[in-house]
Amino acid sequence: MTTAPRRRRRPLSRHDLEVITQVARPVRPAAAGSARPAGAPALLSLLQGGGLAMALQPIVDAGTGRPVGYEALARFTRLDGGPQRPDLVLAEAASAGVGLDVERAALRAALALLARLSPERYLSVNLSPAAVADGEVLGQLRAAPLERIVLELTEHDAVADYQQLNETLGPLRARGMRLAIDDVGAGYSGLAHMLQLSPDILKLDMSLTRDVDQDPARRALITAMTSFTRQLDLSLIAEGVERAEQRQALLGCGVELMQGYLFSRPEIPPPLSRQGLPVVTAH
Ligand code: G
Ligand code: MN
Repeated sequence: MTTAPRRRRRPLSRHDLEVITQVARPVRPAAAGSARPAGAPALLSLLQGGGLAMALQPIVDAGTGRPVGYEALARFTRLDGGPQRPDLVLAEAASAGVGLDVERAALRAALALLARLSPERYLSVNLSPAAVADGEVLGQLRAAPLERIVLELTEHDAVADYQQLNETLGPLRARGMRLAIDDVGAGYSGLAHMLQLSPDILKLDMSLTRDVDQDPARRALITAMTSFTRQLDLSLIAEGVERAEQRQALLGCGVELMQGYLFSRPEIPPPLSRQGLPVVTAH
């Protein structure tokens, strides 16, 4: 198992200190229709000032061990001692009224990684249902080679209007973009959600795949999902595969595609030099 390369930290500038001071102030949730709260610009400039990096984690054909694609996952470097966990930073950004800005920045950084993958591999990007309705996000997607893109619709918000979402996604899917439902089995990713969106890929949440080797009920459920996805010609990906026993049990349930620490942790690709070669970072 490999670990993500450590990022070299640059010394703090006066600007950094200003940003940190502002972000350190508590961020209050934005009231509906109100302007962004004071912490929002600080959070944004922190992210734009190098605090956001995208890591890649392979999605592997567990039979052959070969990656079929990579999921881009946002990683945040906070200089203010605030939470680093991506879900917490995203929640904080959302309550500060800048969630969309962070999603736009993360998508831009994710799409820039496409050039780093070999052409037969796809790139899977995460977007909330709200971000999918955003003009800038749509512009970014339209400009991308969509036959190599999987859009993972995250579960954190409920979908307000399925018809509208499907109308937005239709032209992108017609150009080859595939739609994945993320975190199936958790949050809002319920059965009705799945039926409304007719996705190409289902990603089983790690709450279902954890301890699958020790739990006949989880195996029965996952075997049923395998049958469901085969009948509909969908792909099924098991997330959170950390142990060989889990992989074995999932293979026994008919799951072929897997993602998790057993295969690789998410890793931030090293930056490229001007010659286009990876720069070796200090460890
Ligand atoms: O919501 P989504 O499924 O996109 O989030 C995936 C998250 O799970 C990422 O933050 C990623 O770092 C993390 N992750 C990836 N593989 C594993 C794993 O095998 N075990 C655990 N616990 N977390 C994982
Ligand atoms: Mn995801």
